[in-house]
Amino acid sequence: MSYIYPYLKANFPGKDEVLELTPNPASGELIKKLEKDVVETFLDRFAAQQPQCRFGLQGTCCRMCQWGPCTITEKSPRGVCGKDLNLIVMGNLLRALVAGLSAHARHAHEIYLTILAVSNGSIDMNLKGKGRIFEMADRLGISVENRAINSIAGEIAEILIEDLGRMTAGNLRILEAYAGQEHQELWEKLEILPRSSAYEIMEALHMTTLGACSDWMALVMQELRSALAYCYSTLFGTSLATEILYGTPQPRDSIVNYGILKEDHVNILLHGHSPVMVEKILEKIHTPEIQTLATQLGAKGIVLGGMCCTGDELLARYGIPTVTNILGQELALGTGAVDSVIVDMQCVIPGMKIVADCFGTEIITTCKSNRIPGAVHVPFDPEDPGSLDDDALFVARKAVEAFGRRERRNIHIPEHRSEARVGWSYEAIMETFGGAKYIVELLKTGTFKGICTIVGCNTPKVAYESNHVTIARELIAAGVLLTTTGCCSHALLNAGLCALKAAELAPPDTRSIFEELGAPPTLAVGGCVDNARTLRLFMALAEAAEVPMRDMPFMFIGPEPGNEKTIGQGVSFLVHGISTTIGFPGNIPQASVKPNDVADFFGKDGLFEKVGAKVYTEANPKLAAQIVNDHLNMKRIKLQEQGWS
Ligand code: BF8
Repeated sequence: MSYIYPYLKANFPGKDEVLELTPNPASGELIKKLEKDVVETFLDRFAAQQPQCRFGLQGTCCRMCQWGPCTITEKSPRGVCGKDLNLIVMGNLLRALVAGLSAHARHAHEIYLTILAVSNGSIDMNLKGKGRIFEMADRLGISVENRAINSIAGEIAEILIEDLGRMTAGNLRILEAYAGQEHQELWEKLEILPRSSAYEIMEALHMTTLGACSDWMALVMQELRSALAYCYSTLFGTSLATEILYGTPQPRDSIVNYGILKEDHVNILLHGHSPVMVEKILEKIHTPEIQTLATQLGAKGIVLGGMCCTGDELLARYGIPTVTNILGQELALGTGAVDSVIVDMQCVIPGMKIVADCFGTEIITTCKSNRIPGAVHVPFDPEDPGSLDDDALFVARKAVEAFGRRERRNIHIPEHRSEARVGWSYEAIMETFGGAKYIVELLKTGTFKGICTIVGCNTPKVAYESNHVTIARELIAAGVLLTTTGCCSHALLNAGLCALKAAELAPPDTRSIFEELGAPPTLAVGGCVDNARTLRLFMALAEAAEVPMRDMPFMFIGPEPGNEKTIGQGVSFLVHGISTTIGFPGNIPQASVKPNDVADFFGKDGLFEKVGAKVYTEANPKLAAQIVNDHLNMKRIKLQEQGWS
């Protein structure tokens, strides 16, 4: 059964359709099990919400003051204050983007403050990313002569913190250090260079309050400005700073999917986004004290599994197996085999605790702003890290002790496991693929038809993971090299598309390159902040090809947008001239609604004239893949006309 939304030109799937189309058989098994166990999941709540509000779905509801809520209809084309459709739609999009920016900024803040704490000695650890420290110091103009490594890292962290919160005139130092000259000049001309993350969040919220800004185009420009803050102050900054702390991932093999859980082991899932506390907990889990505790309780060992972006980070860095993504978190607990989940920040849905309570799973929260009623709460504070070792040991012990209380009557672990070669940092890609010049050669000869990044969340508005996997399969078959992050990466990992043998799906000449180099056709580069790695790759390739990025055969694909954080991902690539294909209409009316300047601006020529990129929207994954292929071909034809062959 589908829920039909003609005005969106889209249908939302019911549970039966999800069961038919979802590509991971393990998900199907667990959906059925939870239904049999009469345990509610997102699918039941999604059904109960149907039909969803037409105004909310189209972004045409304004709730920014107490005069409303106001909705746009033929009878009422303006809100009470006089706002029209453009102002309401664009205001909602801007608020959503900066909400996502605030989430990434909070994550960045924790990472930067942790480096400061290591630098001033309040956290005792060795910084593993020495190469990254020297590279960043060089780009940021920091002197390294006769200085201890911790002191240089501390100065880098101070600059990143200033970029997060600068309130007086000045540009982002991290943007100046990493963005190409061509783009910096364009953004200066467009007057969209940001001051800091906090400043742009403040400005965006200010501009959208009652009576503050009546020019929708000014809101568009603030969207682009905020996206640049998002891209550099929080994506680049966090990804690079995390490497300062824990090192740069290198390719390694792993096994993923629900089948990594073991009935006779303690099963602990690691969930969220910031790896700081969890790194310390891992250290404790590997101590003889905790390993012995597990055996004393009758377990044969301890299995660790990752979820969401913390899972992506640990997979990339250590090969710790991942299990699932945001919409799989309830399913994972539905196995009945998970003893505890250690969560830090973001994308931890309240529904997970409902399932946890049904199966006796212990939830442990480690971020002071991400609380769950009934969970054990052991917050990490980089400004007061005195008890970090004791806290991490306490969490490790609690997580293992839950095994002794596990309800053993109703366990089902799907057997499905998939191989994966992971750890594709920017440097790892360059090394494995022989450097930027060689990758450009592969693009020129058509061995790679293009490079796309396929990323982002899940949404219950499409059959779970089916858009991610269908689009990726189609593109691999067309000879496109893929990078992936976030929840999409879990879908592709579990579908086996990050395994070396997935090269078999590619055309013969592309396949032999993957086999020769020892790389899969889908490169899992990390968590959502690591989209910066793909952007760095795109920048380096455009530079090596001596072609503006907007003309390169690249694309950003977000097949199942969900979280507000994902809007900034797409706009980050757009401002660099990389067009995006999104798999489900965002909260923006279809272009057929007239007048609809915002949809026209993003989907037709307005944005393209400014930055050289536009947004395509297609809910059908096969058609979306066709749009991507056409886009790449168009770019290739244009380059060939200019002598690229
Ligand atoms: O930052 S892809 S649902 S897990 S927001 Fe969240 Fe979306 Fe998943 Fe990681 Ni990214």
